[in-house]
Amino acid sequence: MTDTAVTTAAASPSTDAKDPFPVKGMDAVVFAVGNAKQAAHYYSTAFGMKVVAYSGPETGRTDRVAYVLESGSARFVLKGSVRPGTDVAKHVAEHGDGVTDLAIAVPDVYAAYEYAVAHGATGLEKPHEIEDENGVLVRAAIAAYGDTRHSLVDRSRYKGVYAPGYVERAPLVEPNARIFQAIDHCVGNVELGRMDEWVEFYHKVMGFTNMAEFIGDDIATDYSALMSKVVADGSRKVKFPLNEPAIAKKKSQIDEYLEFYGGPGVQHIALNTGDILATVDAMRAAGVEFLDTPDSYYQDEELRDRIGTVRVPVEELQKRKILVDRDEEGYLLQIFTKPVQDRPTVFFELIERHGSQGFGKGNFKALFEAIEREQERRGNL
Ligand code: TYF
Ligand code: FE
Repeated sequence: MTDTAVTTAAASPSTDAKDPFPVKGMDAVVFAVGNAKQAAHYYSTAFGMKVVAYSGPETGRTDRVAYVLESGSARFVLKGSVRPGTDVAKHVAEHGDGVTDLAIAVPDVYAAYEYAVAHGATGLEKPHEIEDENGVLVRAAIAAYGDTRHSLVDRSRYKGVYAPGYVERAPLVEPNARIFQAIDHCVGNVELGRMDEWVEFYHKVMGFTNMAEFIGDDIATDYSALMSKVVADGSRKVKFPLNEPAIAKKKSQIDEYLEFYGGPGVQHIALNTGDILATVDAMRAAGVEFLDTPDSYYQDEELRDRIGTVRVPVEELQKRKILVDRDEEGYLLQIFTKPVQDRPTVFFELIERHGSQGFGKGNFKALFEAIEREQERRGNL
């Protein structure tokens, strides 16, 4: 890298006495992919994201390229290797296209890193400051499940487009209307029997607490073939559900993921939209495939009673295979893509929330049946 100074400064004091690990939200989801140039095109055209920054050989970074894309507050960084043997190339060779980093924005990287490591996290990058003419960016990183990491990022003193070493870059295609606004939650798959260890990790290392929604033994053996718990920071801005496979009648979708990904990793990223109908229509028109939902789902009297009135006629949801769930706090609309790369691994969820802070518990049965139909088509059930 050129004109980029890396320095390590002394720890500064923590800002919040109540929350042991204050976070501001997700900073970015970082992907390692086989061809970042083409992936940037896909997320631009099919997900309506805008390329805003770039780093690569032209900017003095000779081993890899990185495209930074944004949609509202959501930021994706797509990394591709330009030569053999790089970390990006190795990640892709092992896992296929996948997520390397769920980067978290924190007010104080020094305090966050110190707290995390003191509570059992493996440090991967000590806090350091990266500087250019646009200011100072502070970063650190700790290990998470599998080959996934959590970078801890403070960009409050940085005015540049992403980070030192990156240049502003015009969108690849004429930008479409924004079709999603934020990252709602990021889900990890871990090995059989390891879920509670990882839940404990987020409790200890980040002071996260459990959210009410979970998939326990009962649901697992009946139809889901997985168990799941959700951890979140105190302000509920960062939400990380964790899945593990369960022994059930059929081969778990989590086992399929672990086999094809080559270990634990990020399973799905949920994206908030204010108009899921328009988002699904735009993405479908651009060639994104979604899981199917049988018509019987919408004809079910119990469902109609349970969901009551939502902002659109049920027929509009049915046309698009959008799922709906309601709890004490409100309702949500959601839909899931099929895997977005060659391996049956990472997929996306679109979610439109109206009060409900849940994850679609009422849809688990229909959702897992739809996933299993896909698994069967792949010969992996
Ligand atoms: O994030 C969630 O909990 C929901 C439901 O393999 C879900 O989106 C849970 C597990 C899974 C797929 C979806
Ligand atoms: Fe989800």
